[in-house]
Amino acid sequence: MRRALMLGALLLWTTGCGEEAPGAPAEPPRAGGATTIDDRTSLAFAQPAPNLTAEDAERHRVGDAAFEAVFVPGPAVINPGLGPVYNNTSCNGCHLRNGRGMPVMGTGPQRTQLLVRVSLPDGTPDHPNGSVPVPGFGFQVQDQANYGVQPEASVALEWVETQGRYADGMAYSLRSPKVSITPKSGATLPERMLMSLRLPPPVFGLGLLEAVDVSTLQALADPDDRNGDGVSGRLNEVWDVAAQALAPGRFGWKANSPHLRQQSAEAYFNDMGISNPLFPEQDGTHEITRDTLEAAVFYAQSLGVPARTALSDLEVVRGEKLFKSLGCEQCHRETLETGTHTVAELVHQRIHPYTDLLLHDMGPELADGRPDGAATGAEWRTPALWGLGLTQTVLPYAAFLHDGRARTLEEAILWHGGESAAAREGFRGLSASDRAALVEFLHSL
Ligand code: HEC
Ligand code: HEC
Ligand SMILES: [Ca+2]
Ligand SMILES: [Ca+2]
Ligand SMILES: [Ca+2]
Repeated sequence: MRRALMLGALLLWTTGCGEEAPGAPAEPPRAGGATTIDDRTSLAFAQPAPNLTAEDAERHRVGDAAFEAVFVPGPAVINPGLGPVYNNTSCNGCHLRNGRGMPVMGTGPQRTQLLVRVSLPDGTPDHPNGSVPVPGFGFQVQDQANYGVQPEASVALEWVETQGRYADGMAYSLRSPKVSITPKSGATLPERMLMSLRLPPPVFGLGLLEAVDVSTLQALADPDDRNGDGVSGRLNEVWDVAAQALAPGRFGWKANSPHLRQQSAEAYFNDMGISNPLFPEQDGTHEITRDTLEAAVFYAQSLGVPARTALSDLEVVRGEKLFKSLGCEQCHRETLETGTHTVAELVHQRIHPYTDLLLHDMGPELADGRPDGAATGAEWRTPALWGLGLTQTVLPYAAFLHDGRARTLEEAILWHGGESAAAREGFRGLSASDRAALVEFLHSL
């Protein structure tokens, strides 16, 4: 007991400004505030927040069913409307156990979880964001189709390996994806087609991220790097379909969606071919009701966030210190406060997501060359790192970064470039035992 207390105090000391004022009892940081759950199993990303009212727990249950519902081509008694073209048949099909996706392409039992977004660099924009659709594809390639319908294309994925070394001489190998798209129509691809390969991100804790005031994020932004630390960070600006106006972006790997309702409605429409109140058929009808859409949205908003583990492990404590001294926290912000939200359980929570939700130029290493809203081809939104250590507990073949190129956390760090090149070089220069400590800290999240 005494030992635990002392180590707790040490943790506060090493984290500089701790959770509480000096002298206050060391409270372990609760990753998701009152929505935090104590579960480090393969189901850790699929638990309701423990602070839900009885009524909201019931709404969560209904949402869970909506998220799992497998759609079929209509007309059918249950869940009709799939297609005509699509990528997968349920939200759950891509967001398996709500974790990071597995980078597997093809039509086997594990269907595509990756998406390919496309657009043209020039031409007449057909989108309020100024994007130009690709003839035959629009903005997303659907590689599945209902019986008797031709999918837009087949998509194949190959990995290219490149070798590198840490400063101490230890070798590593990094892989990056090479995507080939073959149109089913037999047409040739436009020569300058821009492509962005995207892996499903985890879907818990998103209500909390939605509840962070935009002013909080604006305060973290430093678009012109006025403080001269080499890190800028800015909000994306995207089209809000319901409001018919530009809005700050927050969700998706390039923060290309303004809120969870639009992100989910786009998923129904583009990923599953299901028209809905936000994206109706041309005649204004839709294949799911507003209630179904709201149920799926509420599910993502009301999941619990797993608590950190091994807080007093000395290796973890040392790794956390390195995380801070290498400047990882310049983007992966440990602590944010939520503001107001329609879901009362999310309001005014002190959370530890390790993100600023801002776009950063990650350099040519990670660039896809495809602008998205105000994001350039080299900018990506800092992903939250909470629950990171559970990624491969939840799904053994899950991978990291926007296209799943990183098989391990070391690889994810080694890909950092642009604004984060200094942090990466700091990591490359660490001793093997310090690198292991940093990764041990990430595993404790
Ligand atoms: C074909 C696979 C696929 C299907 C089906 C799918 N998603 Fe996704 N989802 C993704 C990918 C890939 C992303 C990242 C998109 C991006 O970066 O633009 C994503 C992103 C999200 C996000 C944003 C997460 C974040 O951290 O920003 C939410 C929320 C979400 N999906 C909910 C849903 C819901 C609800 C459904 C069902 C209606 C669904 N998804 C169906 C692949 C899928
Ligand atoms: C300049 C901002 C910035 C800094 C500094 C930074 N990161 Fe990141 N980090 C990002 C962005 C943006 C991504 C997503 C890049 C992508 O997917 O292409 C990312 C992705 C990651 C991922 C993968 C997460 C996932 O969900 O796949 C890990 C792990 C990570 N960073 C750890 C670190 C560590 C450790 C450091 C310090 C050595 C660090 N980062 C420094 C911005 C930053
Ligand atoms: Ca349909
Ligand atoms: Ca398409
Ligand atoms: Ca700065």
